[in-house]
Amino acid sequence: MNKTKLILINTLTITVFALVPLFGADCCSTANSAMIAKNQTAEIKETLRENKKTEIPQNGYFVYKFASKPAMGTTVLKIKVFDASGKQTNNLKITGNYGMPSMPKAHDSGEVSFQLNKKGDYLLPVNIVMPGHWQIEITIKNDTESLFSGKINVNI
Ligand SMILES: [Cu+2]
Repeated sequence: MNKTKLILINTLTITVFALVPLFGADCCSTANSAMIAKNQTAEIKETLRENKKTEIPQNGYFVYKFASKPAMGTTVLKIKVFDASGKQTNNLKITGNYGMPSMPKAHDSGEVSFQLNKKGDYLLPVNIVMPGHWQIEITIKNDTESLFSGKINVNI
């Protein structure tokens, strides 16, 4: 075996090992390659369900709900965060980023911060400007790092 072949084999081995964590992390989620490419990370984009408790690693859980059934116009997305004991908290930061996956950049909101209301609920107005499939990515962070990332699908 000559030197060139050895280098090639080494390169392939490194590539395969580099890809293992990516596919490993992706195997049980519905995250698609376009989403990963767009964000240039392999983080799991869990698909969320309205009113269902979703765990925030080491921080309790949250639930989301729309203030009204999503339709053309503005719909408010509301998130309540709870600590592990079930007490509502608001010490984390939440951002949303929404648009139509089939029309990249056409209506992208960019990263927008949820705002707290007096009750300590996190609110994000979502502007739906045409019928079709919309997706809202949400990210929950503490002061130093991202704790959770997920997506909400909306069909209008
Ligand atoms: Cu559109």
